[in-house]
Amino acid sequence: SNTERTFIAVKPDGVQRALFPEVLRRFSQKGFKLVGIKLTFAKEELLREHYSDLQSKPFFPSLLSYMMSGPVLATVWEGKDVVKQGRALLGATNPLQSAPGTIRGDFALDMGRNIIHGSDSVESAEKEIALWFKKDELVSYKSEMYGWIYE
Ligand code: YYY
Ligand code: MG
Repeated sequence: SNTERTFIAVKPDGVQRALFPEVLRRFSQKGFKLVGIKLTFAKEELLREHYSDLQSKPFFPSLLSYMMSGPVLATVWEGKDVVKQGRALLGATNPLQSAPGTIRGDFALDMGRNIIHGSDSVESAEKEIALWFKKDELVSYKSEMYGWIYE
């Protein structure tokens, strides 16, 4: 449906390298609707929950310190197949394996500096949106471009 939602976060390196306008541009121009956005420092407790499936990995401590090294631009996007399409816009987790044309493929080299997060399933998107945003921080509005995006 056109109301599927995903959580996309520009990580601290993406914010510091001023790549966030490029991320907003790519998701907007694809046809997705921005329904939530905030610049925030992620708390350790939130990150432990956000990355709970990775807590036993050797890279987990460095992942947490990376994610707390500066502000994160947290966003929520809505649209058709947005979870899967969003992952495609991001590219592979390892930037060396991300195709050119993807965000990681165009702007990153190291896995631990891959500039952007995207939910990997509809279920994790729901969990992540609830974790990062309060209900009243998400905005409902009619997108005037929808008539030109959807047939
Ligand atoms: O969803 P995605 O971000 O593409 O990858 P995950 O497997 O969920 O891992 C989250 C995050 O952890 C990844 O973006 C970089 C980091 N990471 C790492 O530093 N080294 C790995 N071998 C795997 C993941
Ligand atoms: Mg993931």
